[in-house]
Amino acid sequence: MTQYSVFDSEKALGYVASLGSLFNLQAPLSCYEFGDGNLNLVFRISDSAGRSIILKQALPYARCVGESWPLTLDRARIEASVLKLHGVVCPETTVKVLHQNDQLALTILEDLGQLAILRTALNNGETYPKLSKDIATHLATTSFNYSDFVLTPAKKKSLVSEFLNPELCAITEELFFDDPYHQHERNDFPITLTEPVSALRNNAQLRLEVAKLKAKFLCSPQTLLHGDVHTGSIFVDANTTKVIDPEFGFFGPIGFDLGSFVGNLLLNYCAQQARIESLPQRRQMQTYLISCIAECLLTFEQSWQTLANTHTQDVTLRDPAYIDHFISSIMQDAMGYCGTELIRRTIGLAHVADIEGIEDKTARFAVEQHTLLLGEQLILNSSSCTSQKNTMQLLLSLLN
Ligand code: SR1
Ligand code: MG
Repeated sequence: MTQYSVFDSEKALGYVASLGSLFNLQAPLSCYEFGDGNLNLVFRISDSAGRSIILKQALPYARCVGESWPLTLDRARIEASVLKLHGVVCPETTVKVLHQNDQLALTILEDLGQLAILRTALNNGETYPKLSKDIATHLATTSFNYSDFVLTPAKKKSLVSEFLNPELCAITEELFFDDPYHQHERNDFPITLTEPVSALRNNAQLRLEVAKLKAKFLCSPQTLLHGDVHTGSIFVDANTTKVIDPEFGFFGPIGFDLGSFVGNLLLNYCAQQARIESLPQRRQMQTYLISCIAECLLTFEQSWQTLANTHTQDVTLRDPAYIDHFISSIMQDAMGYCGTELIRRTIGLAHVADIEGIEDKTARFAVEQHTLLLGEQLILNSSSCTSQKNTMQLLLSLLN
């Protein structure tokens, strides 16, 4: 058994070389580390012909905080295993796993360096015609195929236990549902937001709704989630969409991934108010983002309907009225989780470049007020989001 040690470029190169000609790379190889995420090391290993692979290694702590926040290495196994299972049903939109070593907490992945990270691209005002349909289809297909509609109860229970992921779930439980609504040293917001934050915390109805969302997150193993579908977990170009990084994967409520994705589009929508100076260009970008959300929710709803009507294995769950009820509840959950994503990205530990990159403090404050208000209203009104149509009605009323 190989003993875990933290890699540097030299060790990463040595490891890849030790695997022989597995990856179609020709020596001499070069390597550099370029991870800028919150948790892991990420190396790119290339040959002189321009072929390359990615080696990702989990550190025994959260990179963005340091060694004071120890974190399980088992997240590397979770991530590679979720990618493999999601890749079975969505090969086109899931990054390919080329090699997995759980002892060393590392995964070798296809290099997607020819694509753009969606968050960076949206911040640059780029638009992608296939994005919303691709993500909606990916989320509907993965969530349906690893749900009780398809898996036998025995298979489902065995997968649930394989993907318990308690430490990474605890991060989400605390960062999404606890910290923003309480005083906590991990929270991070400017003094100018003190009043709106106090108002959020003093809103009893909001606290009740957040508690319901947390309880559902804790005790609803509906499907094998990605667990962290933000726009930094998606690579894109005009023809391709690839989902990466499911280390927060576990069996949880289906609406969580959908809500996280929509939440990140809304964070970008709000940030564009300060990012794009020209009014027509800003309107164009914001209209694109709204149409993405509308198309994503519609495609998700329709895909789930079709999959459930035609492929449900469970004899009782295949009842058409139950299918309708279930899809409605996913949409409601999604908009609640979407609201929690907006709030925690504004005042919690982990912020987004969309807002962080706004240099003008006054403009940024206006954006942050907007994301907080939007998040709050989505959480409070998520029960009205029983369908794509009702959800878009609510969203448009909040954005206008
Ligand atoms: C300590 S981890 C902070 C955040 O980064 C990840 O991408 C997740 O979104 C997590 O909440
Ligand atoms: Mg990540």
